[in-house]
Amino acid sequence: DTTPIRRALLSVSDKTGLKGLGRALAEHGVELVSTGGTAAALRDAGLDVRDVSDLTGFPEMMDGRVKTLHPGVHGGLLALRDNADHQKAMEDHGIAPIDLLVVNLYPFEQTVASGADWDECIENIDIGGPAMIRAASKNHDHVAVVTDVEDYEALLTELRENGGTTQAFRRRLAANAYARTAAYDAAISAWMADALGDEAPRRRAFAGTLSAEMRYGENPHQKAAFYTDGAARPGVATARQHQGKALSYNNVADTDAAFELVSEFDTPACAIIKHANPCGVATGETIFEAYRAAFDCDRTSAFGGIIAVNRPLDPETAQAMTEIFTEVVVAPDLTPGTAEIFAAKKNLRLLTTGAMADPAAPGRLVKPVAGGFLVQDRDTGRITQADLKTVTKRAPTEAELADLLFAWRVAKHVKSNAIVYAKGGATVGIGAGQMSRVDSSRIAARKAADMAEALGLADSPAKGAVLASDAFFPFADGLLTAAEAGATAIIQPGGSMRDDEVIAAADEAGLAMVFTGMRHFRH
Ligand code: 93A
Repeated sequence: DTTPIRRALLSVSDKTGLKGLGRALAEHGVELVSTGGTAAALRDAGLDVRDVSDLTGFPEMMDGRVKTLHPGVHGGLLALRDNADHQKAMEDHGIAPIDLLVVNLYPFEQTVASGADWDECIENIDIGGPAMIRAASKNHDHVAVVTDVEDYEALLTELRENGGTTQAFRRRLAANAYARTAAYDAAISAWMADALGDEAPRRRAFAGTLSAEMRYGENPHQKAAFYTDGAARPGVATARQHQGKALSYNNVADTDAAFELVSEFDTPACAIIKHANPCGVATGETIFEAYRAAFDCDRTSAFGGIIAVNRPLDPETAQAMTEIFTEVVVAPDLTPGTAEIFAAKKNLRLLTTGAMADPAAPGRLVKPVAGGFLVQDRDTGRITQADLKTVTKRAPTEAELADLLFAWRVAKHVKSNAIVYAKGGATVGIGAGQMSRVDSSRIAARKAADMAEALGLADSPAKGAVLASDAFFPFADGLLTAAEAGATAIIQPGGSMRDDEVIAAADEAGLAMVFTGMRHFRH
């Protein structure tokens, strides 16, 4: 069921590939019709083009707001070619059939991203383009509609091989075209809701653009793909991959977790992630120092991990990283000679993001549930020394304070219930994802003991360490585990009914404890 193309209407804001497409269509004997700027570009390539005003009998008017909104265009797109009434209407009103529509829309998303003001964003809402796309897509039995520059080549291949477009091809184009107009309107409505400060509009639309199809999802029997939402945030979606196989579904999720975590720190920092949780995080004078300390926290779990750093990666650190099997390394940049070191490890995926992410940048997190999805702001909560309230008789020392703030920042990126032991700007035991806080406390203390054994230390590094808890201790037991393990200071939100009991237990054990007044659940 091949449909020839006799007349094409081209109206594109992004003129990439336009001249080549126009030339190829002209060679196939297709009559070209275009709106102002598109027609000018095609004429510039020496092509014959009819102005759309020829079809409408109206000039483009109102600053271009009305160019194609006319039965002369929409009749030509919507008329059923095999319907006598429709044919007669075309004849009666002098409407010419349009067999191919090539449209890409006013760059609304880019205009918003550029920080443009309200009026400029409004002016970049395309009306005629989506109207034509939706019309042509509805009539895909007769009309082909191309909305992506990436599809020009496939269209020309169809023409070359079949002398027209096949129905299967037109259907695929139509489905893609409706996804484009849906994404476009989603972007407009999200921008407006944001601009108006409406956190919970009655309806909310989300849409993405395919970035990569994956071999599988979280498990091999699940299909998966990666979509980008157009927000140009430095991170896994916009990173450049230097080597290694394509990122898997789990790689993307863990790389994101690793990169977001190190973005929290101003000093050189390194995080190693396994199954969405850090198994080692450290800061240091250098990235090399930070990596070694992060690795030492849990050498066993670090195997096959995902490593992020927040400074350009150097050859010495790269060399150390390649000593064990690592899935992904992500850094803002590489210093000269670093890429060459990784090249020896062909399977390692190496990514650079060009910049660090801003941990304070607003954003939305979406979580699917059966029958719907939950939406919340990114957790941009950030505690500084000034926010802390000392609740014990003893106040933390300067060194404890620094570690408390470090541990707290790490705990924000650990799945709840999160318990993090830290010493000297490095984690020494992490308890993650347990259903009871006391279990997380026990696990974190045991991990610290494991670390002592792995490194041949005389004492558990939990001794003299500080502890962060992502939410309050409901009972004293979790805190007592910490005291037993040798921790000297605690940071936690506070706010439990039994805070008094917990504070008394801390005083009893000689611990210093500070409350943040903010919790960091992460599920
Ligand atoms: O302002 S509009 O919504 N009014 C229209 O009638 C209309 N028709 C096509 N914008 C309209 N377009 C858009 O113009 C197309 O979607 C395309 O993005 C752009 C191409 O304009 P030009 O050919 O002048 O560069």
